[in-house]
Amino acid sequence: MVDALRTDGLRIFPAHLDGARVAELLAELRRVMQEAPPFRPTIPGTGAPFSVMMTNAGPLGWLSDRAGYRYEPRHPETGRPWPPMPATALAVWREVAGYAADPEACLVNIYEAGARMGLHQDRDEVALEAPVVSISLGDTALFRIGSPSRRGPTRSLRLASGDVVVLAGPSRLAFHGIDRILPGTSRLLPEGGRINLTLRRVTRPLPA
Ligand code: MD3
Ligand code: FE
Repeated sequence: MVDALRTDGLRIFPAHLDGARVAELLAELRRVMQEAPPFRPTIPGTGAPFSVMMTNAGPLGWLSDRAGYRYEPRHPETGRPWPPMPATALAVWREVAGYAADPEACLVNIYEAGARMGLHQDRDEVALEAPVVSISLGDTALFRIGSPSRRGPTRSLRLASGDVVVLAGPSRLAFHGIDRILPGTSRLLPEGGRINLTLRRVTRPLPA
């Protein structure tokens, strides 16, 4: 494992997952996507579609529709509970999060060529003191991250397949987004594109 590069609580673990673990995680995700088909969220109020498709695993899943952003225990279309969190994703959290409790949500973002995610903050979690852990699979993304102020300066990082990022401390409330996906940069997904997992603690763990 390469030493994490760190600034302001942002820790990057380049190629934290080797080829075998990437393949194992992808197989686990294929099962998640069969049980919980990817859906296209819509922007609260306007109802405009996201360019990213989503699904979730774990006890809680994040979704967005006309009514707003929130965590729910069930898939919005099937009404079934989200499938269990992939074992490899849970193992990664335990390796890098530095947080005593396990995550409750694994949000799966699916980017086809041309999909992007505008600058935003993640603050729908009650446990804002818990880090967020991101795992990238497939084509490389141009990731942009700034500060907790929308107007602050931003910088760009490339996230490649197998990279893991931990967002803790001040970076936890930083504005961030995906500017674009670089097509043809990975052969992992036959269909091309990128899958990103974000692992999140949503509720405050009970004191030990
Ligand atoms: C910085 N996902 O799901 S992962 C998201 O690649 C999201 O799909 C992007 O932003 C993606 O909300 C970026 C890296 C990431 C995840 C969560 C963060 C960066 C973050 C939370 C706070 C600050
Ligand atoms: Fe985010």
